[in-house]
Amino acid sequence: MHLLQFSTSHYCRKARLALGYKQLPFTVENLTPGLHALKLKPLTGTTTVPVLLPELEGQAGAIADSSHIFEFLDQHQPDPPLYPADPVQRSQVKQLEDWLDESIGVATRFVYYDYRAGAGKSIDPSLMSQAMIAIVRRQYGMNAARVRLAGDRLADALQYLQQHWKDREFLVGSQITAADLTTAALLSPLALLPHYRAAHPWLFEKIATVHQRCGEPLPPGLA
Ligand SMILES: N[C@@H](CCC(=O)N[C@@H](CS)C(=O)NCC(=O)O)C(=O)O
Repeated sequence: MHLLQFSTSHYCRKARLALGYKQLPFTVENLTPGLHALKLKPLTGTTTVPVLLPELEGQAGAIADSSHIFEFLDQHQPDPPLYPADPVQRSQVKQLEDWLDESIGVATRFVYYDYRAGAGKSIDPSLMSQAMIAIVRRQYGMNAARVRLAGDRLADALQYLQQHWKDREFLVGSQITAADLTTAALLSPLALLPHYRAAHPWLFEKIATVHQRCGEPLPPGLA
């Protein structure tokens, strides 16, 4: 299997965690932001990474969107499952994944890039890096008000996770699911932000544990 990705994307990290959890061998190809659409549009009709090319006989050519990739992986290799067989647990996992993908992953992106352009500029002050961050901020329409809203949304999410994950091994049921992998991937950029590290040390321990379970190198800030 072959994964088209941005090396820094937390949604691509999510896909790598699932491939690693299932111990499926894969190769990655890092696309250049800006030029990526030229390659992706003809393959998937959209421009987002991750995109999985299963490169298997009789399988769809290209799968876009991390949750579609998860569904494909569960069909391709059911064990260990990403989604529980129990219908109630399954729908809990699906709802959590959708909330994390559509709301929390986006909020993380806003807060993270705001930090990298401001207080965290010293992480990489190079012109190249700061230009890339400026392009991302413009692309997603980031401004002070939207960053504040994203921070509030993250605070609510962290409260939920504190109640449902901090003192439990798994978010749903008795084994790792797509919900744990998605949370670990989509909140991982916060590991570089001192405020989150200091306020939620348990979260970063859990993120590290999930990465270790999946054989995925730890994200920046935890490595
Ligand atoms: N819902 C998508 C979101 C993926 C996403 O937002 N990817 C970003 C990188 S983190 C991207 O490809 N942005 C480039 C673009 O939109 O053209 C998924 O789960 O795969």
